Amino acid sequence: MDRNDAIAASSAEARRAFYARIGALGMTPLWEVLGALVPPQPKSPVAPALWRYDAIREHVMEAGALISAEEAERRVLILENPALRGQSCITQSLYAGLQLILPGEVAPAHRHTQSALRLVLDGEGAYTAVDGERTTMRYGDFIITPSWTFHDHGNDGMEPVVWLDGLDIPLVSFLDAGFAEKSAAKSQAATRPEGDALARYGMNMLPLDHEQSASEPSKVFVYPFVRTRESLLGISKAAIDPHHGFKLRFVNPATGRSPMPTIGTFAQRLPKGFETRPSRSSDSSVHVCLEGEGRATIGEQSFDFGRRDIFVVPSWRTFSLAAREDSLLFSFSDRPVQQVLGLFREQRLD
Ligand code: 1HN
Repeated sequence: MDRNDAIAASSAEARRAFYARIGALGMTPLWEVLGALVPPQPKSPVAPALWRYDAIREHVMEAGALISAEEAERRVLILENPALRGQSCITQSLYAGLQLILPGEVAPAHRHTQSALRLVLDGEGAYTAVDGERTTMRYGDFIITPSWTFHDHGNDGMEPVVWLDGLDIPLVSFLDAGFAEKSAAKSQAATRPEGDALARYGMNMLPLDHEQSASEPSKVFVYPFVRTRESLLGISKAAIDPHHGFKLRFVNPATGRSPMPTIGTFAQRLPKGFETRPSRSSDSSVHVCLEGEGRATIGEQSFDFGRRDIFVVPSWRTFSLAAREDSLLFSFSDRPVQQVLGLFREQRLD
């Protein structure tokens, strides 16, 4: 050991001893963790991943034989990010799962401060009731249950129905702001006819005295796939965005903000043969293919996707899409949270 090594060794030893002494007092040195605490750019622990619906469907159905919707309260298989196993989340801020409801079943009414979205993926004949109004669930429909609204589901049809749930569970848990309660009634009594909210709030008109603050969720609680499709096809005659194809965001029509304050939702169309240029953004996002097929390139990895497949893109990872067929994708992320906090960044590359 030369003199410099000896000095380094003794100072390393001195530091360790110091850390132990201050550790006993509930303190720790910033300089050992500063780089990790304040990285030059996001280093998300989230792994890119894809769930192929054809491969997981049979397991979702198998859950139907193991437990009833009522016993489970919600019969869901959680989609866990492969790098965050055991944490019940698909990104650091968002939860995703596949929910199954069989003919004749009811998922009882409850409410919680976590906000939820549903994206209907398989089967027909189920309904969701939100705050006293039912909506029939059809393929590709995007439905919200905002924070603290009572919601229950049921299946009056003949087929198993599966949808994707997206919730802000990890975000609410981080803030220790979770509250929940069950309703006395298993199913909510209808206080409005089906379609009332969409007619009242979702047709470019509003009730005379309706005013909302920016953080209030949308009164429109179903965004029917037929309408989303029509919008995406309608804008397809105009110029295409080289990074995103034909992409729109869902809004609360009364405010222009996201349907719920914590989750941003998007739909995009990529014509057959179109390849987006790469981009990256600070919101980790979950994507669902509703029509078509193609390939997602996320960082160094590529994933082939088809109808009903679900994939996750980590924050600040280079991301591009290539459509082998005319494709429609739905996606969601915590973007509105980052935007109100002044944190959101997007970089269009190439
Ligand atoms: C929930 O209420 C639903 O209402 C689905 O369908 C998934 C995951 C965790 C907590 C509450 C639903 C959920 C959930």
